[in-house]
Amino acid sequence: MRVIELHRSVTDSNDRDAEALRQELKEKGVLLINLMSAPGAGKTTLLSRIITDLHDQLRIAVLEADIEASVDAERIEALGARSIQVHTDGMCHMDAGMSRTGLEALDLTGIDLAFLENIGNLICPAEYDTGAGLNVMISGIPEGDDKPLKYPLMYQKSQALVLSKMDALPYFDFDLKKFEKRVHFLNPQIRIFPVSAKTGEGMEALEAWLLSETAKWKER
Ligand SMILES: Nc1nc2c(ncn2[C@@H]2O[C@H](COP(=O)(O)OP(=O)(O)OP(=O)(O)O)[C@@H](O)[C@H]2O)c(=O)[nH]1
Ligand SMILES: [Mg+2]
Repeated sequence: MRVIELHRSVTDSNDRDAEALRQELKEKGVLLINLMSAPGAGKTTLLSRIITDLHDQLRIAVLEADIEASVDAERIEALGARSIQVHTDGMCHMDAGMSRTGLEALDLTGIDLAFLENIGNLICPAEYDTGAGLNVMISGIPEGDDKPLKYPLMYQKSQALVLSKMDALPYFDFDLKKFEKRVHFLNPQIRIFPVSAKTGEGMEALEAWLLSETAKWKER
């Protein structure tokens, strides 16, 4: 398992760097999705399921960002997908320069869809443009239906929201209607995909959307 140690980007013009990276990825026909959530919301589990389900249709690679350890990249590599682990020198987010360095080490040759599994954190990752074509966030049933009220920015910055661990719904006081209303108040356009990566519930709709977004990205 290759591990890359990253440091804060030397440039302070993150938005410009992010736009340049996005354009380069568009020319290469690679859709980069920045996957964000609180720690343990189910990012790696969801990615594992997507890689397994779509392996005949899309060539997927994953850039795993963490402060320490390489367990997530090992989980992805065990599925036969291309993956690399980056360490962020203690930082709680990825920026555009860091994702560029990570993607260069990952090697996107022949890849259709790349995921950046951002650091588990509901705050900092939402503040930095990583150069991704789409931002997708995960909110898990056990986290509670009030999270959009407390951490609004990530909900506002994301094009899609995966409501994960739907199999746990009977065990938690989670009001689906209230949650959706709170999310749509912050971001009327956001797509919401209720899923369980454990049982497979809802995965088909999410995967159909991923296939369609990847195809659209290549056409543009
Ligand atoms: N019941 C249930 N548990 C799940 C589901 N998805 C993930 N989990 C569990 O949630 C825990 C965290 O899952 P991960 O996929 O490691 O979460 P993560 O967001 O990648 O975590 P970090 O990378 O540490 O931020 C694990 O114990 C998973 O088995 C699900 O759909 N249902
Ligand atoms: Mg993970």
